[in-house]
Amino acid sequence: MAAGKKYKIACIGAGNVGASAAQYCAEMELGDIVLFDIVEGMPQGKALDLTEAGPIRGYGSVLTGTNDYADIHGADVCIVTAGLPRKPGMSRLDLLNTNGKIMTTVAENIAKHAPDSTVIIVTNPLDVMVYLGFKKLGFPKERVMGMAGCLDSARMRAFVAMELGVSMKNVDTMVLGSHGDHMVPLPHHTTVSGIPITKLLPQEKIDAIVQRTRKGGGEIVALLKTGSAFYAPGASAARMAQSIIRDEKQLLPCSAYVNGQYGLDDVYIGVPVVLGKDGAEKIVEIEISDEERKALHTSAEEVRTGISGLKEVGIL
Ligand code: TXD
Repeated sequence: MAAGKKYKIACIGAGNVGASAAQYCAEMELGDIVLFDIVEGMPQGKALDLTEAGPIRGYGSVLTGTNDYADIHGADVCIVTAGLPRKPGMSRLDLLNTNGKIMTTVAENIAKHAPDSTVIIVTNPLDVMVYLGFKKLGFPKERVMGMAGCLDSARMRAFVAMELGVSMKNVDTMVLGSHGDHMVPLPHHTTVSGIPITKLLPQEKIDAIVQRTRKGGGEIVALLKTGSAFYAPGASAARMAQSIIRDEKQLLPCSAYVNGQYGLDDVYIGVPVVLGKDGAEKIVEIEISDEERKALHTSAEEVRTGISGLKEVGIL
């Protein structure tokens, strides 16, 4: 991506998460934003509404809504949220079939209209959809990634801050693995202004935070009754887009294609990634305990089950 150019972000799916990501991208003035959805009028209405917030919020991003894939032409970053959200009692894997078909269409259209873009996939079941998107897009692995760990780690940061009564800004953490009940939060890599939380909280409190992080999505689903979380997911996707567009080299947990790292091969899974202009530029391997490594592998198995499911139904 050339310096000084005007960037373009395409939000494919203009539902709750897509619109929220668009809002955060506009607030950060990352570039011009196109909202795409199959529902007629809805992306146009949201784009206009967000445009009208611009004079108050002080951003100048040009926002447009469309039902025509041709309008994503030349996008630098595509944020894909098209699909069905998880409903109460519905597992992420239940979504596999429907969202798999949607992802296939989306990937074909991104490949056609925005062949040089970097793609951030948000649609659930996350790591499986990213793998599918990667296969259908035919892009280099660095330009296809998934948003989940960024959200999961933000949740854990919030929970630690709430428990300790400290600023969320001081809390840092890393969450690995698949986006689901088998994610692998890393309490040993969780700090408050450099102090490990193991020195600040008793083990049972840490265990409770880890559990709450794992169930973080479900907690919101149960409260909302319809639909799932969207502010924090939208903010997380925008944060990834920011690091790519501004070449910030932020080290964030993202779903990335592993080929050998952490002893895993040919799967998308949440790992620490350096995000810059070339996308997922580097996967960072950190030391984790045997137990965490085992959990990471269990998590990868869950993703592989989803990938097999896609093969069974003939989508992959
Ligand atoms: O951490 C994460 N990765 C997640 C994932 C966090 C939150 C939400 N997560 C998943 O993102 C969720 O389970 C869903 O699979 C997606 C989107 O969630 P959202 O809450 O935004 O769902 P909405 O509001 O229903 O929006 C989905 C939009 C909706 O406007 C549909 O009309 C549109 O997707 N849609 C399509 N757009 C384009 N093309 C096709 N084929 C299509 N089908 C539906």
